[in-house]
Amino acid sequence: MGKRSRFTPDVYIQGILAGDRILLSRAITLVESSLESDKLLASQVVEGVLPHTGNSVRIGITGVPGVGKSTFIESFGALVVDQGYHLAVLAIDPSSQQTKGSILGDKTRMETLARDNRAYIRPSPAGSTLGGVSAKTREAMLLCEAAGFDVIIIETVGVGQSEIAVKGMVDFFLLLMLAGAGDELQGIKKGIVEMCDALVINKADGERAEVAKRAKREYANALHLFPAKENNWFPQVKVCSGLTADGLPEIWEMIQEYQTQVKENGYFNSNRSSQRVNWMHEHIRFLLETSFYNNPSIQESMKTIEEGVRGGAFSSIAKAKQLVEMFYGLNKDKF
Ligand SMILES: Nc1nc2c(ncn2[C@@H]2O[C@H](COP(=O)(O)OP(=O)(O)OP(=O)(O)O)[C@@H](O)[C@H]2O)c(=O)[nH]1
Ligand SMILES: [Mg+2]
Repeated sequence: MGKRSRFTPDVYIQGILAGDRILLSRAITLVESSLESDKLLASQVVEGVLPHTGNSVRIGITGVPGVGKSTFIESFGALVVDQGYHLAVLAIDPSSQQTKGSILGDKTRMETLARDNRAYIRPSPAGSTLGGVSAKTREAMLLCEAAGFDVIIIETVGVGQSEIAVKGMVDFFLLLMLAGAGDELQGIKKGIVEMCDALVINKADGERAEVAKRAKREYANALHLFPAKENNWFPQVKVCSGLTADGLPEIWEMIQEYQTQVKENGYFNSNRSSQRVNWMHEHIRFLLETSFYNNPSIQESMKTIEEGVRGGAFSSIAKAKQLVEMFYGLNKDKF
């Protein structure tokens, strides 16, 4: 990739705004690049399109591996584009360093959608740090919005931290679940309910349809015990089948209803505003952390200090302070 030619920021910006997918893809590649020169260019492109972003509904979809996320998105996506929307799907999997396989898998599973010119599918590569991954996904999302996509789906595998990162960048967060996984009620942990705007029991087809309906009632009863959230929305429980597309129109209606409600009560804007501020703080932490750990002198000292801490000879806290002070000393001229 290193030798590939780069354009001026304006070429990317104009191309994206005109809906040029090749330039959009190349701009996302820039955003994902770790080359310093690309980072500068990427930030100029993102800043350039910023006034044209935000006009979409941002949906996060999570669930354990195999719950049917990709199949769901394929069918749900078809429904959404048939209604005239332009859909972008960003799939992230920060839990795995070698996502090549799963990216290919997802591409095949979303084959129909991938061929549809009203949809755009882009796997987000796994990075070594979550902070880096979420920054890249957020910027990719903004670029997609500038290119005219008005429904954005961000898919992630349900593993703690990445869910929280995705929750922080979407308007609506949907958890796909399976019935009969033996976790009907214990699955309703406070944290999950607080995070999700909808619990959707998937694969409610064939023999599983009845079990799914029963699970829905149990979940719905359990959810009754939770108060409404600050946005005045009660998390909904739905059943569907990504395979047959049963129940998908209701889910899309629910998301649109949610949009209307939170736009009316002001939560939509206040949530996006606080998300923007949080992104900044998150990125400050990410930048500080990476520049600290990538500093050659710090890396050198770290080896001996870690040994001492491991053996119990040094105090963890005192050494942390010493290393950070050393880092500040090394960067005195830069700050
Ligand atoms: N019966 C039934 N099977 C489904 C449904 N959705 C997906 N499957 C099957 O479940 C398996 C996993 O589906 P995926 O869509 O790849 O699941 P995923 O959550 O994207 O999986 P990962 O990307 O690996 O996390 C596949 O064999 C699908 O055919 C459904 O609605 N009903
Ligand atoms: Mg998948």
